[in-house]
Amino acid sequence: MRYFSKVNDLGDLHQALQEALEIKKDRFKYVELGKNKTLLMVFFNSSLRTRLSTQKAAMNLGMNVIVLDVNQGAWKLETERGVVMDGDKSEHLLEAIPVMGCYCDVIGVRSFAGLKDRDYDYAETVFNQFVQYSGRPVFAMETATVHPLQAFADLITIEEYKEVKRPKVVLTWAPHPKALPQAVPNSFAEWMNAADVDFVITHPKGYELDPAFVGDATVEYDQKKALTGADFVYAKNWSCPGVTNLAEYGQVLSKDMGWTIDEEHMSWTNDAHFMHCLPVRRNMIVTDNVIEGPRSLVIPEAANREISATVVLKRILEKL
Ligand code: AN0
Ligand code: CP
Repeated sequence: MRYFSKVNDLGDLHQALQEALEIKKDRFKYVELGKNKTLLMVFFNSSLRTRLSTQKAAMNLGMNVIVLDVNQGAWKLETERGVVMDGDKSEHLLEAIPVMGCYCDVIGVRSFAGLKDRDYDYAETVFNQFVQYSGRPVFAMETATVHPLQAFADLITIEEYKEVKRPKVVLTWAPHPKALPQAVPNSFAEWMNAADVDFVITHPKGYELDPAFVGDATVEYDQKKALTGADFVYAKNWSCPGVTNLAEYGQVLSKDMGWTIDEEHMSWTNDAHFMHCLPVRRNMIVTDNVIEGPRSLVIPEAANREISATVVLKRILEKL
């Protein structure tokens, strides 16, 4: 594997899940694979889990790791071509990327959506520049529209905790004070569609996700109906994807606290497990009682980020 941003990049998903379980049993099994290989993690945005779990994954594989926080200590980077650089940006990404490629063997990129220009974000302009100009394998650590390491960890978690063969998994929008990207729900939807689950998406009108990610999933605007009988409740906020009204792209259309996942919402489910990728705003997205409750999987999900990243890096190293 040379690039990782989509579920299809893994090929056979069942096999990838088996590999994840194998690595979970012995996470140092492939410690020789990354000897004298260097991972560069480039962060344009903040991170706790991705930073730690991906670095740990690289260490499991015997790699060296360099972390670059672009906005803390590096030169400010211009990302658009054709700009007269007379502002505060000292360097262009088009030089910075090949330079970064000189010092490493693999690059991970975190670059969130700007949420201003839908075409720019959905063209994955920054990630694709790394693919085009770094000369290195590149993987997404949450880009403008996808967060595949998260979705892979979420699927591993569902496989581990499911109590029926084909569980009902519900992705529900929940309120948040600030505009957030669609990357997490996009990838979650893409991966659930590829998995053997009964997948339902619920959100207020106007929050329709991009059809490329929704696929054949059921969309139910009545949150109570959607949650009824759920085995897994995956809560997440996202801003307007601009599908039904482009002018609203990236906006907060609703802060309706009736969508917050509390014990009453969970009572409609089939004693569902609660999931969220974290970081989460308590008592906006989910109440204290639900996230602290016995059915909450937020910590096992985060733990599985190490496993998903180890599988992905292993596959990249095998093809170097
Ligand atoms: C980010 C998001 O919603 O995409 C990162 C989640 C992993 N969340 C925030 O910025 C709070
Ligand atoms: N879930 C996740 O990607 O968290 P971070 O933003 O802390 O990396």
